[in-house]
Amino acid sequence: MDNKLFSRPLSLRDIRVTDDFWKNEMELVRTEVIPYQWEALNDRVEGAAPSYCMHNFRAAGKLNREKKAQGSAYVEPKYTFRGFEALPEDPAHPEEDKFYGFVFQDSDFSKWIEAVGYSLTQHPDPELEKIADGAIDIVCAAQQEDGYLDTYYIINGKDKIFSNLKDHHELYCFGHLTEGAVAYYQATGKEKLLKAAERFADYVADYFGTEPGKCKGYPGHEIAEMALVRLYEVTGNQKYLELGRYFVDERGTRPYYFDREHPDEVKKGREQELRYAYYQSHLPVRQQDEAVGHAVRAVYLYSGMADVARLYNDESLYHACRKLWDSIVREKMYITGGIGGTHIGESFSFPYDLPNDTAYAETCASIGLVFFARRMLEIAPDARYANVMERALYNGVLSGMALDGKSFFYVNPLEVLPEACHKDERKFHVKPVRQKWFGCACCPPNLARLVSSIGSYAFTENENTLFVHLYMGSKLEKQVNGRTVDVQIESGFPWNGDVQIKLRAKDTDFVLALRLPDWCGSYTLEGADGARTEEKDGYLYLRKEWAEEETICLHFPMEVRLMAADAAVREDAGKAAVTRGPIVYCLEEKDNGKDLHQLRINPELSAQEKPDTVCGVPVTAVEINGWRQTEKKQEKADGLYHPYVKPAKEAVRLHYVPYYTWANRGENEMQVWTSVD
Ligand code: FUB
Ligand code: ZN
Repeated sequence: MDNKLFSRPLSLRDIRVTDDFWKNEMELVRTEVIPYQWEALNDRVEGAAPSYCMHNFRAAGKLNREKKAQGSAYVEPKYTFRGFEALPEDPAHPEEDKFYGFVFQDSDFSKWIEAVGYSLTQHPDPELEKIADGAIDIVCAAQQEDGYLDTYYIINGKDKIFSNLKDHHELYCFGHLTEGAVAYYQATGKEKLLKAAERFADYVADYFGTEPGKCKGYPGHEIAEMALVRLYEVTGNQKYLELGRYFVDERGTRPYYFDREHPDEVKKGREQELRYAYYQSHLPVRQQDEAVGHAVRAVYLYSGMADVARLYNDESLYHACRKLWDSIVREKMYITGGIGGTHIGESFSFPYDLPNDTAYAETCASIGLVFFARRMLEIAPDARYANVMERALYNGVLSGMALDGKSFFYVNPLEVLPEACHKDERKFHVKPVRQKWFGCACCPPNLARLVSSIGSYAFTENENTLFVHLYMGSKLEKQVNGRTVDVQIESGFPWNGDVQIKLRAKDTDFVLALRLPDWCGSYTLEGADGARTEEKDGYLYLRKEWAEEETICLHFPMEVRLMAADAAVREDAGKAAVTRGPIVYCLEEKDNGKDLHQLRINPELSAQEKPDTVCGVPVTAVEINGWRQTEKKQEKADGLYHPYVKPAKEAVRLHYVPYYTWANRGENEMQVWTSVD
């Protein structure tokens, strides 16, 4: 670990994203997703699963006021614990004082406010800010005198707080609240939510730790680890960083904390270990070398581990991060950057088990992989992290949102037969069209917060280097030795590989580090005359005393490529996927007719790129040569089975659209991997 290589994301305040592609996505989040989600959080979207998120905050606030009115005497909770879910009999008329929905419903607000914060940095909007301030008032009114803030327990009885860390998500809600608070503070300078998060963090820090009398627990669903690091970075309060490190270090140590919490559930031997693998708490984190368990939890933990490793210069922790990274990308990641091969436990499956039609590949999991990648880049600028980050962003993440920003996928399969989604119980988790909202609505607001902060994934910096990890039209500023360097980038990504970088960095000795994407074997560079150049770990370093104004032109050829999976991936044997630049493509029934399983790729591709639109959104489609089996259902007299003959086929052109745009034109078959003949 070489701390001279460490870098940090640029502040969103110093970046203006101007990119045709990402600006459009950000505008969707700003104009559609954020207002829509506010309605959803308030249960005002007809036909959508109610959230009860703001209802719960209001109910907790009311209880708080009543308690204060009674001179802070203990108010008997009105309801006993009902477990995870408790929906009202009449969804339109919830009881005023009750908690509804999942135990982690509070986090929907937190992700929403985080997205609002990022969005405001790019697009000031006094109306939205007013709504957000109002929402913050409602949330803060629920906070207890002692700083505690989780509506499930405030409403149902504080005597039970932190009694079920394994499943009850208080520390998850705390983590999200903290991330949201930091983002909103950084965007607006308003401290109210940040102070609330700090007070909650102080409460948590007093409660947990290794000191005598403190609880030795840790989150069942990780995120608090990285959230505490952010809180430390914005407040400078070391206590928060130490708490983040404590959660990382304590995880998986023996005796298992969750055994102490749930002695009745203790199992023996292997069974026990497997049970805790779901929570990544089967082993101390430094001994973990395979990504296992719930995929979102896993990548959130690994992100926190990377943060702590960087801030403490902790080599052994960084080593574990690298092993876990390799386990994901070498054995457990879909070509789309989706992760989580099984819906059972929303988890990673065993190595190379990557089924296409029963995939889970939760949108949040790909988002978490992006978080992990960016944090690994902050430690070491190695393009293998940025390449995966790019893969996940343009494919497994964006597929989670409809092109109009109005509906969402939770699960992102690579092959869909709608009939199977409706009739086969093993595939009930796979939806053939995006949903308006979810009872468990983790993914849509997660998408909103990532997309609206995309600039902070594209670039990181250290004292004298600007790292460009993602090519994205943008204007940004970097300080080098007291001078301001202006950088202006234009990019044709993801549809063409032309990038132009204009620098105003007169007489400044600074380094521009440009990622060389893994999908092209060559590139051309014009400009940067006289620069000392070096290629290292997938980055091109350009160092010189820059002139008043310089322009650099890069070209990364985007060829249509046929990709195969490792021979160990049984599901993809004999098949290929089509990619071009960072985009993974898929076949849809709308363009290629029914029975996609009867299509074959002709390896003599004759590939043609076609400017196209999907629902009015411009994309580059791809056409290649293929075959269609011409034999029809029940054509053979002997029924379901018959002696083998090579199937008759006809030549067809296969029309591919970007995977992230699938299912925007109604319910239809979709397929990423196709047999090659
Ligand atoms: O448990 C909270 C969130 O809900 C998880 O991150 C998602 O996987 C979903 O289970
Ligand atoms: Zn999710």
